[in-house]
Amino acid sequence: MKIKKEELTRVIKRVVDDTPIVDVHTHLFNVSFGDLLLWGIDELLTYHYLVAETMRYLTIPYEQFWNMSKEEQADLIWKTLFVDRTPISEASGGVITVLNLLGLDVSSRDLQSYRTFFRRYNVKDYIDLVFEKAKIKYVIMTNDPFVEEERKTWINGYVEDSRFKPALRIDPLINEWDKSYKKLSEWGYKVGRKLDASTLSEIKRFLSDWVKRMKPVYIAASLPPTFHIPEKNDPSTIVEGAVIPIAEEFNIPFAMMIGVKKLTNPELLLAGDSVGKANIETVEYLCRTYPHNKFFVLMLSRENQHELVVTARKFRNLHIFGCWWFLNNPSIIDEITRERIEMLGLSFTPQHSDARVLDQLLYKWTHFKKIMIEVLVDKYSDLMDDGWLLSEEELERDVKFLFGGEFESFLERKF
Ligand code: RAT
Ligand code: ZN
Repeated sequence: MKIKKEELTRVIKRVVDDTPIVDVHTHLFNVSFGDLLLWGIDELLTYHYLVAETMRYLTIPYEQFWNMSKEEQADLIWKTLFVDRTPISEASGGVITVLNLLGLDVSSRDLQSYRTFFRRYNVKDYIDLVFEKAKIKYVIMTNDPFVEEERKTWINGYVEDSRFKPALRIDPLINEWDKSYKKLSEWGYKVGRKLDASTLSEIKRFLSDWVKRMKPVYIAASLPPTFHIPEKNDPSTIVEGAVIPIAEEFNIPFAMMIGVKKLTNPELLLAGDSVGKANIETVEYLCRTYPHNKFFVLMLSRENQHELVVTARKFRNLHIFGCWWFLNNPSIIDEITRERIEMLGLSFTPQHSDARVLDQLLYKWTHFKKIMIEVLVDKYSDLMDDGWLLSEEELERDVKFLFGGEFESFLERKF
């Protein structure tokens, strides 16, 4: 049945609301990782995006804040952003969206009552509730073998849950070889500080062992704005000499998350990272030089977005995704999503949640869908004005592509 123009907004809203989501990048974990899976009101409030926002209004030494217990930090953030002021920023408004979707009375502003609500749940039931409410098919985790707590679970205790799929994250391997070679050596790989042929072959063995252990959907790294390939330095040598060959061998993408300036303000810890414009030529070079590899890329700087879309038009082994971190704000999502649809049609993945706290799946996807609906209404209306007829099935098909279908075809895998 063809959709009538006057019904378009309602039908698009229904389809976007009902289509199951593949969340291609999160920091969530399944229950076998124990406390690494964060959830509940105190975790929501101490999200590093909100720590950064709170600190702007306070004069206490940073150290004093870090020495507080989690609950004390949450109390202070609640008072600063939600009681003394109105939570109109994207991240603080997100907490309100979560509470509202959980059926809590947001007008009460009673933090203790929210804590009581969360205490009633056990983690397993809460995961079921959030996945069901947010209509998530599966999320992709961020799995770092250099984090001791995680490593232990992978080696001894990992239990699969098909709603949480692994991604092998290797930032220290690429960005800090001067330190990480010691770790690899401790773990039994015969590597040295110098990246000669035998060390590169041992790095490949390390990667291959972890790919076999984790069965990751992709291998990923967050990279600085200065990341440049080809170059005579450690990151470039490791990427070309070890990561790319292993990614090709196992036919999994290499995900490059480019543009993070680590610890611009070290006192803010995790909240202290910033953004810088990166070099698009590196992405072009890799896609051109390694046509049998798949590259899954996002860039953090708004200034890189247009050229990244253009690059994706040029290389079918490049899949771009998400509105990352400082781009995950309605005004910028609207702009980037339109830019991408206008140049790539449906051949990209418009969003990921980057959720660090399970509950954030609720707000991050609700906020994104609102914009996605507006963009799609505009695009389909323009076509209808030219006489194009659209059925509900066609619309459902298109939204499925955007919410994970196109990503799975890029992977050449169905889950
Ligand atoms: O968005 C975030 O939470 C950042 O802190 C980072 O985790 C970033 O998304 C990353 O994966 O490095
Ligand atoms: Zn992330």
